[in-house]
Amino acid sequence: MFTKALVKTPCPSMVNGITHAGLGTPDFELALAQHKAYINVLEACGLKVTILESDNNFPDSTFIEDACLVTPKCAILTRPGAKSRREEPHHISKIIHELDLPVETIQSPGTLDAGDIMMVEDHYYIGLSDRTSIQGAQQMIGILNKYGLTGSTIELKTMLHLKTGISYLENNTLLAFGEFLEKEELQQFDILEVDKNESYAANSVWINDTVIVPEGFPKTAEMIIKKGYKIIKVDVSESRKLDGGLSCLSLRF
Ligand code: CIR
Repeated sequence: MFTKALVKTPCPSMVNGITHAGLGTPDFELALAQHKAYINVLEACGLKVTILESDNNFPDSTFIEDACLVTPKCAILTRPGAKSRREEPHHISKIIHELDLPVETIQSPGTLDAGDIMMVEDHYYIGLSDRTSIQGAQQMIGILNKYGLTGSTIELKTMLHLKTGISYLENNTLLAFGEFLEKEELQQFDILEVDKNESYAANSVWINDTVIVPEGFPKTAEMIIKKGYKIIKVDVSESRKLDGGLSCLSLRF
């Protein structure tokens, strides 16, 4: 069960965020409204949400998941792969140090975006992507081992982050799309295959027995309901324009 979440308010400069989505420029006011609705959903799932102020120097900083991994044993500030995002962890470091957990940091030359990390109980799958290097992943596994946790890597071919294409819904159940459907290291899971026209919904979030699903992907929503989960839909169209999924808008722990 998760009890807390950290989120970071979108900033006006988000219109200059990194994107390959080709869906146009995000509408800042709408993004703010959607962010508020997202927070309400986290609260409805029982989380106490701490809202960090926006930081206009970092257009992508609302995607706070990439800047830190919070585990039950420790928190790890990352070293994001994109240069424009590299200092984001530094700017959330104060609140991370207040969490009452040991804090570790990924060091240069390793890079790692925590959107590339999927937690399955005590094991952490780490995607090797354009953002997360093997050095970053190895450092992360070393840190996890130090705290009695384990990690392993998965190579990515086409996706931005590991969790762009998979989400763990607990109960040995994985929501997956594209290149992840065939990965040998994931075959022990009960895989729910996301329709090719709904790939964005492969990034959904399990929180305390509810699955938060992005608005506008009815087949995926129906599939998750059929599997016995309660779902809540939330519209994050403006994050999507910056390649951001539901999970990257919060740290949950
Ligand atoms: C980026 O390219 O870094 C941002 N525009 C989107 C980051 C999304 N984060 C995530 O999927 N974990």
